[in-house]
Amino acid sequence: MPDVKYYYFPVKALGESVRLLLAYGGQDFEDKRISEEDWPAFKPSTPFGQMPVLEIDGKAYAQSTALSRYLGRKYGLSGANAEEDLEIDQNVDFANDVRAKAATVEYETDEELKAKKHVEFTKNVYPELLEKLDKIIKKNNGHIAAGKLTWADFVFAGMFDYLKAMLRIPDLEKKYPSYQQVVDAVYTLPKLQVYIKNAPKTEI
Ligand SMILES: N[C@@H](CCC(=O)N[C@@H](CS)C(=O)NCC(=O)O)C(=O)O
Repeated sequence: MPDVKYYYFPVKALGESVRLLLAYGGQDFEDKRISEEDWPAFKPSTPFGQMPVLEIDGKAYAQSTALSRYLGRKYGLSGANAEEDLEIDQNVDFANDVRAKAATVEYETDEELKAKKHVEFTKNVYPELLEKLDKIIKKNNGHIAAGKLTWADFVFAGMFDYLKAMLRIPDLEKKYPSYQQVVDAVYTLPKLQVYIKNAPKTEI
């Protein structure tokens, strides 16, 4: 078994899917949760100055989607062919676009503009995107793509609390029960129960 270390902030957000996938694959790993305080010293040693970073036998790799795709492939959670893989990538990118759009509002530093943008996006941007995602999941039997459990579900489930925080919709799963279906499809997997029980509980 390779020696694996995984570095991310002490939150789920963009980093949790890799922790979940490593647990799913039965891969032992050092779950290195780097504090904001320790981050500046560590940052220059990372491939792109950001986390997450996955270190396999001493070699560091980055980019959360690439890491999840790699682990999905390794653990049998990819598509059955190139077209299914394309659909998985497409829908993961879309879910990430929704999250990134909301993040542009939440990370806006001008408080007046932030408030204005939040109202505007809540009224005119989020509903259409969230409906679209709901339709995709329904069409895929409660999954993000390919009509079955894939690494895309791990990406969505891992970032779900973060997505809700960015959208400022704490009861998002009540409005869209299909979203909860994806989260449950991952979080009830028997292979994940030891990790879930022992992982620190975080808000996002
Ligand atoms: N495209 C990258 C984005 C990674 C990213 O935005 N990382 C943030 C945390 S979620 C980070 O490292 N922020 C600290 C910094 O940029 O100094 C990925 O998906 O891995």
